[in-house]
Amino acid sequence: MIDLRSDTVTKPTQSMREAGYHAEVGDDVYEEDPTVTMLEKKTAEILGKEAALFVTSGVQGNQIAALTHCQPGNEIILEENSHLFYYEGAAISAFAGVQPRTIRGTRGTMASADVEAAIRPEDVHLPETGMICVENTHNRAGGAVVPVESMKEVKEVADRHKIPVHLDGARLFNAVAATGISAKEYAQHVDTVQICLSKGLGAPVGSMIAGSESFIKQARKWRKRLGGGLRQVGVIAAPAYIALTEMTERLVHDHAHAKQLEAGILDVGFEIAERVDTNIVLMDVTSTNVSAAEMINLLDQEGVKAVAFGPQTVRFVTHYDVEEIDIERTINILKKVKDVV
Ligand code: TLP
Repeated sequence: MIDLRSDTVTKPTQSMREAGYHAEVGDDVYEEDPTVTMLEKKTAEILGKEAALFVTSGVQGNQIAALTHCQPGNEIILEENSHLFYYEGAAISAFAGVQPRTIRGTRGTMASADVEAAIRPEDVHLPETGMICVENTHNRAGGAVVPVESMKEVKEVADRHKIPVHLDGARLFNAVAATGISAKEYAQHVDTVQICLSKGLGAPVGSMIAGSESFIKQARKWRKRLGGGLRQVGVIAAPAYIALTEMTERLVHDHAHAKQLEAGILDVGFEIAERVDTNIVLMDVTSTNVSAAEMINLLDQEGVKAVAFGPQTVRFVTHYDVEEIDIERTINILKKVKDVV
């Protein structure tokens, strides 16, 4: 089976498993786990922030950011297809008590003028804007890279209005690999960042959030309130450290595989929904006689797993458990399926 559902499906490498086995541990609620502390320090250094915090997942990291930045009754500005809005079960409303204000972006990028227009003026009738969220790379825009210049513009707007900017950088290192722009440079245009170590970087578990010392102090409290204060968690921080320090440079291979798949899809005669920038390929099945769900079943029967990203959109994600030969096989399977749809 070739599993292209997500870059979350990777299994930890041998060195990750060994690092977990040998990790020095302590009680992290007392901040006594040296492996977690090492991971948090390294993350802060790489992202150019004062401090960082190990969290269990990307969703938990994003939610802690919303809880820390906002007050109940606030509004968050975010792109209408962002993960925080689309895929987190309305957690920002359920937990932080905030409402979303969505903006339609272009390939995931919000125009700074649209962001500025959405910021609420002071008025007794209106909510206050508590946070602006940027997602890079943008998942539902097909892994599109949000240009660093656009992040800079949004941050300038946010600073004028004294509103914090949070980056959902679940796949920030894919943007880094695609552009050569460092994670620190992207992160300098936001107040807080969430990065996932369990996506393309291959850790079994874990995300990081980073920001100022005072933000992380409050975030630590929110993590505890959410039941995310873990104990001898060095056993998973150790593989996460390997993900952060040894797995980012290889992402270019995933991007090459995604490009190979994009070319194959077009060659077979299917359509692409978004130009491929990184490791996500969105295939548009509108011109066929099947829906995305039916296409996924057909592919599954032939040994390829993908997910539906809409009624007519199929998503494939490349990752380190996928080789060139798997992409070639996938293209051959698509060729076979093309004959029946
Ligand atoms: N994305 C998953 C699914 O939830 C859709 C995937 O397979 O792509 N931000 C972004 C941009 C994400 O893509 C994801 C996961 C998250 C946050 C949440 O991360 P986890 O799954 O660790 O909570």
